[in-house]
This record gives sequence, C-alpha cells and structure tokens, in this order.
Amino acid sequence: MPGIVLIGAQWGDEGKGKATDLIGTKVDYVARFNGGNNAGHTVVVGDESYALHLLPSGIINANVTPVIGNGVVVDMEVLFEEIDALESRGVDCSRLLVSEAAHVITPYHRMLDKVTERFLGKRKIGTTGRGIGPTYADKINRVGIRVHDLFNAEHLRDKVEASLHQKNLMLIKLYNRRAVDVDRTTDELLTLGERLKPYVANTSLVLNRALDEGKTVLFEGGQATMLDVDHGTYPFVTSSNPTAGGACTGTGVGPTRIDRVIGVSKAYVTRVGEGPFPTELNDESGEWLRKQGHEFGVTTGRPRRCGWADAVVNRYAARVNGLTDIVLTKLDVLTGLKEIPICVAYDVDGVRHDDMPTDQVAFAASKPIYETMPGWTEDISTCHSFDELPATCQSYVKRLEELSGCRISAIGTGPQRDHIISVH
Ligand code: 2SA
Ligand code: GDP
Ligand code: MG
Repeated sequence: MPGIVLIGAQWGDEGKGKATDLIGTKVDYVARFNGGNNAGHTVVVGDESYALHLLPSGIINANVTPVIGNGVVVDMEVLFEEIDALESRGVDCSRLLVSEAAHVITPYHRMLDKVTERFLGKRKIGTTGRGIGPTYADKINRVGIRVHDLFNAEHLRDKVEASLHQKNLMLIKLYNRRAVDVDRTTDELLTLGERLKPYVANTSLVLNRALDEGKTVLFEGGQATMLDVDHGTYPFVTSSNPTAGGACTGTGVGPTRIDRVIGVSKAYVTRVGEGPFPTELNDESGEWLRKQGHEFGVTTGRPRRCGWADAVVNRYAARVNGLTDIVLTKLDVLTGLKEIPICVAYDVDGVRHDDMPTDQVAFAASKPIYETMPGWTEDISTCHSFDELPATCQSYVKRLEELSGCRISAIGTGPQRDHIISVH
C-alpha cells in the first residue's frame, strides 16, 4: 500500500494543504503532479502557518520526501524564494526532488500571461499571472524548455531560440513590444539551473521504486476538478489536468498503482477568477461566507467568490476522478446559519439537470435547484467525533454525502491541524 491521489473537488482552495498534511504524517512521498506556483496551499502546524505555492505540502514533514513531478511547471525563481523562506524558518528542504522532465516557466511566459489577459479584455480568464498557460502552451506546441535542458548550454540556447522565434515576431508586430533577448535568457536559465541541479532526479523511477518497496506515495493535486482543462468550465480553467488522471501522466506512475482517490470539498463553494458559478451569492450571504471563511487567495490575495454547496459539482467530481472518499472541509464556517441551502440539481431553461452539463452555454445558464437543511449554532471546533456534532450538523453532512454519491471520510472543523474528525 499504496498510491493515494488527493485532489480538489470544486474550483480550488478546498483546504487540500491541510488534508495533504494530515495524511502526510503516514506517507513517505508527497508528489505534486500538475500546475505550478498558481497554487496556494495553507498548512497550519501549531502556531505556524505556511503558505506554499510550488513546493509539495509534505515539505513541512521531515519524514516525507517531497517530489515535483514532470506534469508541474517550475518557476525556479519562485522555487528558490520558497525554499529560502522555509529554510529561514527551520524547515529542511534538501530532500526535495524535481523531475528532469518538468517544464520551466521563464520571464517571457509570465509576461505573455499578462499581455494575453490584457488583450482578451472582457473575455479574460482571470489568471494568476504566473505564466502557467503560456508554459503549458509551449509544452503542447513542443517548444517548451524542460529541466534537463538547463544543463547543456549549447542545447539550451537552441531551445530558447526556437521557443522565442515566433513569440518575438508576435511581440514586435502585434503587441508593439521589444523582442526577448535569446542570449540573456539562456544565461539566466543556466544560472538558475546550476542551483536547481542537486534537486533534479528521474522522479518517475524514484516513485515507482518507492511503490515497489511498499512505500506510500501521496499524489497532491493543485487547483481542482472544475478548473481542469478537459473536465472543467472551459475556457475558464487552468491549463493542466488537476483531476485524478493527471496524477499518472504528471508523475510517470501507472493507474494500476493508485489505490485511493480522495476529493477535498468545502462545505460551501468558492471560486477565484472569471467563469460561471451557479450557486454564487452576490449578496450579503456571500459576503458573510467570505468573512467567516477568510476567503482570499493565498497566491494573489484576491477575494474569492462564494456560494452554497453544490451537489451537482460533487457528483461530477466523484465521477470524473473516481473518488473513493471525500474530505469535507470548513464545516465550522457554516455555524450560526439558521438554514443552509444545498444545490441538488440545475434548471437550464426550464429543464432539470441532475448531471453536470458539458455545454458551457448551458452551464452558464444553470440555475440552482435548492433543498434547505436546518443549521446549528454550537461551536463544532471542539468536537472530536461525528457523534459529538449537533444533530442538524450531522444531517447536513449525511445529506451532502447522499447527494454526492461518495463517502465523506473526514470533516474539517477549524483551521488548525487537529481540527478534523474522522468518520468511520
Ligand atoms: P492560471 O493562472 O492560468 O492557472 O489561471 C486560470 C484559472 O485557474 C484559477 N486558479 C485558481 N483558482 C483557485 N485557487 C488557485 N490558487 C490560489 C489560491 C489563487 C490565488 O490557492 O488561493 O491566490 O488567487 C488558483 N490558481 C489558478 C484562476 O483563478 C483562473 O480562473
Ligand atoms: P488549498 O488551495 O485547497 O490548499 O486551500 P487554501 O489553503 O488555498 O485555502 C483553504 C483555507 O482554509 C486555508 O486558509 C486553510 O487554513 C483553511 N482551512 C482548511 N480546512 C479548514 C477547516 O476545516 N475550517 C476552517 N475554518 N478553515 C480551514
Ligand atoms: Mg489554494
């Protein structure tokens, strides 16, 4: 045992950092498989809070080997800043392994991300501006720079030149900007590559051997199901596969080695960036959830859009990820509400949809059909078992579980590491 995949079941920020760290005490490796420093995971240990972007959450645990898989896009400057910040707080990062096949985010990818958003105008995606989309676009266009390219100056220059050829023409002719200098970019990447070298490994080999030896590997997803480039609310998505399948392609581990797929789902829903969101609350209830739940982006500080729980999203996440368990987080945030609505289906132009529409015009037109559950007023952060939760709180969880079609195996009752209840 085993390979465990842990992913976001909604639009992100479900509390994956906390869930990962919780399981992290029992695992040997934590591998990130998608995204880059667009992710923002908060891990709270005692009085210390760590905001991680690129590093796997397992970095905080000295017994875990953290791995950045081939499916991740790596901004080396950000990685080193994050390592330096953690090491200055006494967290040893020397165990980190970075895939030699991971793609590298360069300054021109960051610049293109921002320029593209500006040109999209009202059609913008609301990206984090970290260069994620342009780096994955280069990967798919076969003009990306991979980590192993950083260790051969001549080869790297050739790669940078190939990558910049079309972009420079576009920058000059279309965007009225200066061309990016090939030599300077190559030199910068070579310097950063020197520092990266000690961490670089054939991580597919490492992870497969670890599984052969009976070690436990946790595959940690960045972003979430509804932001998946294939299964999310396209085009308002990120450019990678945060769904469970991404764990295999993003690390070089086969699907037969995965034993459990855990989806993290908030007791309500949030989203940052643009795009449709059926249960969004543009009123004082939404404002209340944002305040109670401290819903602001870890990476950009953006206020998150808030809405009621959406069982259609949960059912969809259970299906496309093959979830074995749901970890339900932030249940404590709902304390104090008289009644709590749960979206059970969508109404699209008068037709009921129990399943997620693929057509995004239909999804954008989806109106939530709500069922209302009674709320509770008791502080639940002191509860240590499911039975200790107020009866109405138990009913809310049970109903959400029933509607989601997947077992809820743990419940977050507060931001601290021990604010979690296992459900047997
Ligand atoms: P990008 O930058 O190309 O990946 O943006 C594309 C869309 O993906 C969304 N996205 C996110 N949504 C929620 N949380 C994310 N990470 C940070 C956090 C967000 C922050 O954990 O708090 O700090 O703002 C994340 N990363 C990407 C993004 O909003 C776009 O909708
Ligand atoms: P991630 O991107 O999924 O890792 O989530 P983020 O770290 O971006 O956002 C989740 C936030 O919720 C963090 O500030 C966590 O400390 C906090 N959090 C996680 N679980 C709980 C919980 O059960 N209750 C409360 N109140 N906060 C939680
Ligand atoms: Mg986050």
